[in-house]
Formats: sequence, structure tokens, C-alpha cells
Amino acid sequence: MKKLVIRIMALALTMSVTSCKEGNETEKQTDETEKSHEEGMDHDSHDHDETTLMVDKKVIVTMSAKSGSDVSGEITFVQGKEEVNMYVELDGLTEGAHAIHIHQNGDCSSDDGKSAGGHWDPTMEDHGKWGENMHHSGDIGNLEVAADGKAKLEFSTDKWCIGCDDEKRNILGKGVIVHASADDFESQPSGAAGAREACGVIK
Ligand SMILES: [Cu+2]
Repeated sequence: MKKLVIRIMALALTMSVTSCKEGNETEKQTDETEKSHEEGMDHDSHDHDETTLMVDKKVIVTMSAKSGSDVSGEITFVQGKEEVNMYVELDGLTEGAHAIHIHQNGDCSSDDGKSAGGHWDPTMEDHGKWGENMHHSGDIGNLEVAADGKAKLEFSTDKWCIGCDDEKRNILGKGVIVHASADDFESQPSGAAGAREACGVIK
């Protein structure tokens, strides 16, 4: 008899713990439902609101040598509150100016880098110089390479985002190309920048 009472008490205790747990879970589920509803609204509205940007999200792109070059290095993209900051550090280039662009395909599979396709141009503009005339969103400009073959560049723009809903700004899934020659900022569609010496995927 005493054993039975203990069993019943134990059962009652288990049930009350279970119902308490269930109560908490219900609350949590409600929160999650509300959250996913809000997120769903962001997707629908195609809002460029800053709140959709993942501030501080960082993507490091490892550049691989193409067209028989010895180019190596990394390009880091960091999402700021309104802008994306790009930091380029490369080695193994010839001295002088080398064009650097974002190209439309995140595909560096071919030996000549041409798998990356043409310049990323989501706004359908002509090739040109950033800040001066019409240009592609992927027209970054020229790297100045020192005699030791090293190049550094910092670039920042609010025309890009990392993984936001706006495909006119989203650089994820695109390619970065460094060319053998300088960008003349005039020749169409790509600035006559020559062979593709390095390629990386923004992912
Ligand atoms: Cu290019």
C-alpha cells in the first residue's frame, strides 16, 4: 500500500513537471511563430531597410591563379551598417596597374577565369569609372602594384550588400577577377583589361 502511494505521488510529480514544460514550450513556439512571420514580411516587401543587412558579416575570398600567373592572396568583404568594405591583399603580380572587378558568375573553374563571365552589371549600365561616370556595380577600378609584386586596396560602397534581399546589391555568389592589364575605364564592355590572372568566388 505504501509503495502504491509513493508511485502515485511520483506519477503526479512527473505529470506536473511535464505540464510545466509544455507550458514553456507553447510560449517559445508562439515567439518563434511571431519571429518567422516578421522575417516573412521582410522578404515580401523587398525592403532595403538596414535591418535586413547582416552587419559585420565577413566573407574571405581566396584568389586562385589563372592564365598561368603566380597571383595569390585574399580579398575580405565586411558588411557595415550601410556599406560593404573591401580589403584586397595580393601578391605575385607584375608592377603597375591591374584592373579588379566583380564578375557575374561565382565560377572560377576554367583555367583562363572566363567561367566567371562578364562584369556584374545588375543595373544595366555601361562600363566606366566609379564616381565619375556610368559604371557597372562590379567596376572597382585598378590596383597599383609595387615593384615587389604586392598590392593593397581598400574600397567601400553602399551599392553592395552581403546576402541582403536586393539582387541589385547582393555580391554573394559573384566572382572577383584581377586582370593582367589596367582598366582604361572606356573600352566596352570591360575596359580592355586583358587576361584574367586571378579569380575568386564570393561565398
Ligand atoms: Cu574584369
